[in-house]
Amino acid sequence: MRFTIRPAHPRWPVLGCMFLAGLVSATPIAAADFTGELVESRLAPADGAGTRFGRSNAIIGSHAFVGDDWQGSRGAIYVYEFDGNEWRSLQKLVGDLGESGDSGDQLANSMAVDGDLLVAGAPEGRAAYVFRYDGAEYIREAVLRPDDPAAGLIGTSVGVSGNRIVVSGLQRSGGGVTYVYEYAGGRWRHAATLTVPDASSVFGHCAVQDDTVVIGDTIEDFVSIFEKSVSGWTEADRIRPAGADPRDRINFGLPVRIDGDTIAVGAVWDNEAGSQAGAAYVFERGDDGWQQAAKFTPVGGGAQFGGSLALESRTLIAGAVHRNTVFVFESDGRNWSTVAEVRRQAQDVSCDPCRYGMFAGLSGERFIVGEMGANLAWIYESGDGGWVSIDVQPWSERNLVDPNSTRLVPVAIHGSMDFDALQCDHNSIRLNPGDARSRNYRVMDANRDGFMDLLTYFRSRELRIGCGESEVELTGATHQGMEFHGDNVVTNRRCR
Ligand SMILES: [Ca+2]
Ligand SMILES: [Ca+2]
Repeated sequence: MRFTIRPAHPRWPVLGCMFLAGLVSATPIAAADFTGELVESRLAPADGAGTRFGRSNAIIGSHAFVGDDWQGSRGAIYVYEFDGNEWRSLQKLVGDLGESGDSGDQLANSMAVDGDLLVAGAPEGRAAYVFRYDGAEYIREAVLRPDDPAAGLIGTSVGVSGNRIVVSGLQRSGGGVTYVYEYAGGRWRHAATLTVPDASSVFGHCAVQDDTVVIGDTIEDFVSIFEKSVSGWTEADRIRPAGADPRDRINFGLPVRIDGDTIAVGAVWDNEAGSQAGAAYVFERGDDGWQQAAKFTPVGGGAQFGGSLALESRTLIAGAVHRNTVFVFESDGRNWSTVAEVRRQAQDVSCDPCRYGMFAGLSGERFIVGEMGANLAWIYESGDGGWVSIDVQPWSERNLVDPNSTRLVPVAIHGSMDFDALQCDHNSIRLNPGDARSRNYRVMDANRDGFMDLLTYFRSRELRIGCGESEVELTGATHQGMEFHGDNVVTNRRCR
C-alpha cells in the first residue's frame, strides 16, 4: 500500500553552521526535492520470516534492499523492485552456514550499493558478499574474505564505488583496518589494506567514492581520508569535529558517507544539544581541503541522532533512532538547511523499541528507512510531481458525507494542462482514510474549465472519517505508471 504523508515541519535549526566562502562547487546536480508531500511505501519480508528485518538497507533506482542479519544465523537480503506502481518482492539472497554447520555468516549486517553491485558485510563469516545484477536478478559474484589472522569481525561496514569495494576489519587487538578490493580481469582482488599508526581497534567504519576512501575511528573521534595516487594509497587528510568538547568521546565516525565533495559523519554521543543528543557533521572540500560546513543536532538529550546517514547530491538523510524520526537536509551549494522531519507512521504495529530510522539509504528522489523493531522498512519519495486537484461532491461546496449511508460519494479528479485525467488507471484509485477503492467512474468536465475530468465514486461506509472537518486524500496512478494524489476536506454529517 502506498499513501501520502505530510512531513512535520522541522522544529530545530542548524546549529554551528559555518558559511563556506570560496567553496569549489562540483557540477550542479538537481537535488531531490523532499520539501513537500512524501509518498510512503511499506516493505515487509515477503515470507514473513523477519527476525531483524531492517538491520541494514540500501536503495538504487527502482531496486531496494533490506537486510535481516539474524535470520537463521545465516542472514538474508530481501530485494524489491518498483514496477511503476508498487514495490514488489524480486528475490531473497541468503548467507552461508559456517564450516561447523551450526552457525551462519550473518549476511547483511551492513550493506552498500553502486551501479549494478550490491555488497553486504557478513561479520560472523568474516567476509563481505558481492552480488551483481544481471538484468533480471542479483547473482552472487564473490565472497571477499581477508586472509588476516589478527582480524576479529570483518564487514560491519562496507562501501562500493565503481569497481572498488571497501570492507572494515575490526581487530581483536591493535588497530583496525579497511581492506580495499578492486575488480579487474573478471575477478575481485585484494588491492590494499588501509590503516594509520594511531588507529584504535574500531578504526574501519568506511565509505568509498572513486579514489577516495573515508574511514572513521569512533574511539579516537576522527575520520581519515585516504587518496589513491600513482604511489599508492596514503592518508591525505583527517577531519575532527568542531563544536564538540574534545574531552568527550562522541562516537564520531559511525557512520561515514561520501558523495562528490561532501562527507557526512555521524556522532550519536555528541553532547552539544543534550546528553547523547547526537549530531550529524557535514564537511565540504574547498580550496583549503576538507572543512566543516554544517553540524546538525536535535534539541534534547538521548535522541542518538546521526547513527544512520544517507548522502547523495547535496541531500542528507539522518535518523534519530531514539525519537523514531528521520530528518532530511539539503544544501543549495552554499548553505545546508533542514527541509523535512519524517516520523514513524505504523500505528497498527506495536514495537518497543521500534528502531525506526536506525538505517537509511538514498537514491535520487527516493529514500529508505528501516524499522528493525517492527520488521519493517519504508520507502519515501517526493509526491509533489504527481499533485492533482480533486473535488469531493463537485457540485457542492459543503462536502457533507454520511458514513452510515449506502450512497456513493463522487470525487472529481480534475484534468489540466499538465494532467490528462483520461490516463488515470481507475483500478488504482484509492481514497483515504479508509483506503476506499473507487467503485465506478465516468468522464466529464465537472468544473467546466474545458479539460475533461474523471468522476470517481466511493462507498461512504468505506471512508473512515471522524467528526468535524476531515482531510481526505486520493491516490492513484496513470496507465503509464505515474502516481498522483490530491486532497480535499469533508464534513461528517452525522456529527452536526
Ligand atoms: Ca466539493
Ligand atoms: Ca475540468
